[in-house]
Amino acid sequence: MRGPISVAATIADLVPRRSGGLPPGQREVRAFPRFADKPLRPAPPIEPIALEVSVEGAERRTLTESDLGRHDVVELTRDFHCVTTWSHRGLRWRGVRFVDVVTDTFGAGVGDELPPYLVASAADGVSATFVTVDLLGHDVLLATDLDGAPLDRAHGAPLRLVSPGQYGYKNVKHLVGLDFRCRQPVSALGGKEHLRARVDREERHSTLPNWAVTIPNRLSIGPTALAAVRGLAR
Ligand SMILES: Nc1nc2c(c(=O)[nH]1)N[C@H]1C(S)=C(S)[C@@H](COP(=O)(O)O)O[C@H]1N2
Ligand SMILES: [Mo]
Repeated sequence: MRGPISVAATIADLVPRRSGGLPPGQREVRAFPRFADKPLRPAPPIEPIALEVSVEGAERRTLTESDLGRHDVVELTRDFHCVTTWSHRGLRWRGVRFVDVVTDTFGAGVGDELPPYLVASAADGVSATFVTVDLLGHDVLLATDLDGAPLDRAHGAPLRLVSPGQYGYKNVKHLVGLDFRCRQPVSALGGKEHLRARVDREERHSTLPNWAVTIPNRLSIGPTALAAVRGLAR
């Protein structure tokens, strides 16, 4: 009986509930599900950290765990907000600050010299586009640990971009590339990806109004989370 009971418990923990203090349009889930735009896509095997940082494909440098280890370690507890409207409270991340790493890599002062756009890419082929300034805040991390343990395959091993002020799809798991660009990059997600995706401004979609995306998004949460468990087993 344990199997069915635990599945039922998992489903109950995935039911989004209204809860005070969440950003606009968000509902709380007790579980922290594995989630994805394409949930059946397998999570990549765990590899050592190798983060290729470049400017428009040139000035390439590959950073390893020891390169990241030269920076101050930061612990940060933040709520996590998926654009499909589920939020999970109180994730405890550990890592180094994005701004420290890029400043050190390029010797650039914060905000100047760095190109204005960025593509962050993952070992599973996923990528997200950014305005560089959105990642320069002190709460944006290159995280290696979650809730006191190294990141697992479900949640982004070995390295994850954590940008708590932006929706989940900007929090790229299995991070392998940071490529700075002078012109706005084309999004691999198409119109679904808002360039900034700031949670407090409810920037969910690049063109559609929020009322048009919220209902389909809500309906997708359960099936996506259940499919993502299967994607993990592949
Ligand atoms: N590499 C990678 N990163 C990703 C995704 C993905 O499919 N692959 N999905 C994004 C989406 S839509 C969300 S909501 C979060 C989910 O993070 P979690 O699986 O740790 O809950 O990861 C984001 N980062
Ligand atoms: Mo998401």
